[in-house]
Amino acid sequence: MRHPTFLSLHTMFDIEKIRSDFPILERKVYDRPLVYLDNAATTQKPRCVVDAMSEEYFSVNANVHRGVHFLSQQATDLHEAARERVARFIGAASSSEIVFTRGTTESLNLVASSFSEAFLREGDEVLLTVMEHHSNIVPWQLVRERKGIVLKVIPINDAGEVDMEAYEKLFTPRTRLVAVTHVSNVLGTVNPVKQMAAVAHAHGARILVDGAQSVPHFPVNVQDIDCDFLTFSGHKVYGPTGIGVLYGKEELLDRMPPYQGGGEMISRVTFEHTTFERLPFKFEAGTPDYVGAHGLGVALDYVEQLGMENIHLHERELTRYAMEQLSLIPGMRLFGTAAEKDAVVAFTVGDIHPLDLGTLLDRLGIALRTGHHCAQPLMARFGVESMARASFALYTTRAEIDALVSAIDRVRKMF
Ligand code: 7TS
Repeated sequence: MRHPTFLSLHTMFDIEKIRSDFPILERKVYDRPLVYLDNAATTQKPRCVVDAMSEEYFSVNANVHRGVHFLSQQATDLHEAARERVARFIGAASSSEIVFTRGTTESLNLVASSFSEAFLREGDEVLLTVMEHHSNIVPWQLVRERKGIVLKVIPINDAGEVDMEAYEKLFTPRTRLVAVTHVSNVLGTVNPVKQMAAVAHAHGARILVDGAQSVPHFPVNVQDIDCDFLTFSGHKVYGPTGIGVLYGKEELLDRMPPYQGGGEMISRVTFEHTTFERLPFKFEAGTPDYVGAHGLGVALDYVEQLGMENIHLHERELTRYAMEQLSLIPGMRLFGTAAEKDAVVAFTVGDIHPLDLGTLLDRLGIALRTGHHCAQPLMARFGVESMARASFALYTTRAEIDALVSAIDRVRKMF
């Protein structure tokens, strides 16, 4: 398949050149060109990220923060430079507000566990939207079991947008935290988190923003949003697996207890008493994934060099085009028609089970996702068990969307 150079007036995006940075995109599956449309699950990696990581393993590798020797110091410098890089990328006031984790899931569990320990008592309330990923639901249910907190669900309209009036009405003097995804991994809805943060703060509550599906797609600035926490995963932003980020305001992280105990996170240990390291190390027990952190830093350099605004414009245009083209297919039901929508389209076609649809599309070389997308309450909200989902990245082309549309049409005619 040819991928015509996409030089939009806005972006000057040379897609052919960009695609050549991602070796896997040249692969064939079932002897057909790969059309990879499962980017919300994970993105492919540019050569520079993998090269930087193998270079570190081959020529720098040593455990960080402990050795006085040359390599250990060099590895520590790379690790801490990556932290600075992340802080700049999301506009944090200081790199001590950046905690490295294994990914969004671990970041969310850290906040649920540690924030609740410091700030939540029985009867306190946490607000979640109905469109949350399971990783921003289940940790709070575990807290509910442990501490007797109350979870309240913020409803959405049929387009998949948060009902802001209903949101405001959910607040009581016991509301302590709002935990909301920035972008839905199913509907693509971009939630008005800045507005939601202002409402939460006006009610004396804190707000956590799950940035797993926003940070890869458009500029996200924690100080502009004024969120108290932000989480994201390296592997969804062209970085390696196994590394993620928790941003937290210093005054909050300072008052929260450690999440895990071990090496690296202590200041002094005796059998009687242990004191903890300063931020962010208090939350980073054990040998960190320092090579992964470096890889993430390089991935952020890569996207920033292309320009997050350019990536945003490119993907917005693809999303608009995909919605327009898909809606022409008979029997198409599109989920998520919010005015603010980004890089994800979810759908069902007639009575075709999404799993059958996905399996047949796969045979045509098209990789997309089917199922509940770790958002079963959202499936229930729309009265379905599962959906098919195509999700886009900076290297996705119009030709790939055309291929998706004609493959769906071909499959549809088989039923
Ligand atoms: N939050 C959101 C909004 C997500 O989309 C995901 C992963 C997570 C949290 C968890 O991220 P992890 O890196 O810790 O796994 N979403 C998806 C998805 O849509 N398909 O596979 C993973």
